[in-house]
Amino acid sequence: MESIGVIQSADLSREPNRTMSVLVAEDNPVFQSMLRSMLTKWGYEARVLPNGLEAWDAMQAADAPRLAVLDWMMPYMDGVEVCRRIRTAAREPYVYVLLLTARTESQDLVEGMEAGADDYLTKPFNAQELRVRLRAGRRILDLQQQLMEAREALRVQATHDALTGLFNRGRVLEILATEIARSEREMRPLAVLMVDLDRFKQINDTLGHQAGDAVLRESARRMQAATRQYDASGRYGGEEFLIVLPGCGAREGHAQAERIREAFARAPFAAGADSLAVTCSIGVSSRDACAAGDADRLIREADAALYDAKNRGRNSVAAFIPAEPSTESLALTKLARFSEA
Ligand code: GH3
Ligand code: MG
Ligand code: MG
Ligand code: MG
Repeated sequence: MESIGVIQSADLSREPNRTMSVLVAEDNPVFQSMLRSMLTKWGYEARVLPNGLEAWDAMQAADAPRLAVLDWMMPYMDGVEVCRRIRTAAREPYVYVLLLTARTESQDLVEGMEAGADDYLTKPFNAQELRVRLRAGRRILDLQQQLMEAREALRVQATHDALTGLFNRGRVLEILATEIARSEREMRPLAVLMVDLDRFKQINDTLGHQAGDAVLRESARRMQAATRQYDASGRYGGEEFLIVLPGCGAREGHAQAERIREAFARAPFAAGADSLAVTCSIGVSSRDACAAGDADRLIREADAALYDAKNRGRNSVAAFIPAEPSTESLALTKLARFSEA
């Protein structure tokens, strides 16, 4: 698997070269200045604080150091407690904790390690020993960074379409389900667009599959440029795209579809040295703020509307027209929804 390849390719012998900041919590002024000068000499940026409470506060910042050297015995909050809090918060990225202790009894050591310390040094310690232990901690942090990046790459891969960079079918359907639930809760409308490129097969047949792929990528770019940040666009199938428009009713959904259609028709697409006209047809469906409408139904209705748009000669937008509900049935639906809540 890719992620394992990434991890294995890490060069473990490499000397760290980026400046890494180290948080030092130490109440003894002699150790403070000693640690500061050693860390600086080794290329770290040292942030020295006089007690555990200030250290814990500093750990809350978004850019807090990921490497911490904590003295055990300190006023206000001891190093073990800081460590315990760091582990309880369990935030990412991981914080590597090296505990400094003047104690030597093994029971204390167990307590420190159980609080979540990664390593410890007994004072007085040898400078070279601290240096190599910090380097070991740094390797762990580098590995964890690579793991997080690999995991993020996998997440993107699992939820996005590789060709267009839009959400893939599975993810956009998940978003649709989430947005339907939200629109029910907040009593807001929701619109769905089914976008299908017109006569796309011809582009493949005359200019080749690669030109077809380029058209799909440019289509995605234009759709994204024409939608709002909180709208979700996904590749539903080959040259079909599903767009979820939270908060849009039938009218806004139609207007939004019209903007997308226009974004295609307005300017030709580049195809190598040539340019070609590409259009799309769009079917619109929507659920009212208080009417029911599940994902399957919204997609079915958008599909039916898309079929109408194609029949109108393509490069057009059509909305699904629901059978007009009677005033009485609408009132009943509303009543049912209120009594549910
Ligand atoms: P219509 O206007 O009725 O929608 O006609 P159309 O040609 O767009 O529709 P049709 O369903 O006949 O053809 C869709 C084509 O899309 C067929 C398929 O080869 C092509 N296609 C699907 N996925 C990809 C892809 O990833 N890359 C490329 N280049 N072509 C694709
Ligand atoms: Mg102390
Ligand atoms: Mg199609
Ligand atoms: Mg098509």
